[in-house]
Amino acid sequence: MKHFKTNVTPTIGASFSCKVIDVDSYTIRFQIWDTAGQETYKSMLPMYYRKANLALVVYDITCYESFTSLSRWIEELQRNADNECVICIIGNKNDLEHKRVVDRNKAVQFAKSIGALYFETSAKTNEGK
Ligand SMILES: Nc1nc2c(ncn2[C@@H]2O[C@H](COP(=O)(O)OP(=O)(O)OP(=O)(O)O)[C@@H](O)[C@H]2O)c(=O)[nH]1
Ligand SMILES: [Mg+2]
Repeated sequence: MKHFKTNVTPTIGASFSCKVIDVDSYTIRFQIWDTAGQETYKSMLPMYYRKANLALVVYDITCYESFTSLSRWIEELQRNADNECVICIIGNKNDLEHKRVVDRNKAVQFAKSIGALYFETSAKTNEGK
C-alpha cells in the first residue's frame, strides 16, 4: 500500500493524472485534472471542466462548511460545464467517522436533489477507491 502523506501542500493551479481501466471489452482512459480548492485559483477552473465528462466534487465529512459550500461549486460547474457532464459528490475522510459532522443521508438527499451521484471515500484507507 502507498504511504499516505498528511503534510501535503495545497494544490497549485491544477495537477494532471491518467488512469486506464478495462471494462468488459473496452479500455477506458481517464484524463483527470485535480483542481485547486483555494479561492485564488477559482478563475482558472472553467478551462479544466468545460469539456469534462465527469466532475467529482469532494467535501470533507468532518467539516460542515465544506458541505455547505458544495452548492456554490456546483452552480459554478453547471454554468460552465457541458450539459452532459455527470456530477458526482464525494464525502471524503470517512476513516474519521468519530469526527463526522455531515449526516450521510443529508448528503445523499442533497446529491439526489441536484441529480448527482454520491459516494463516500477515504484517501487515507483507500475506502471507496
Ligand atoms: N484522515 C484523512 N485525512 C485526509 C484524507 N484526505 C485528505 N486528508 C488530509 O486533509 C488535508 C488536505 O488534503 P489535500 O489533499 O491537500 O486537500 P485538497 O482538497 O486537495 O486541497 P487543495 O489542494 O488546496 O484544493 C491533508 O492534511 C490530508 O492529509 C482522508 O481521506 N482522511
Ligand atoms: Mg489538492
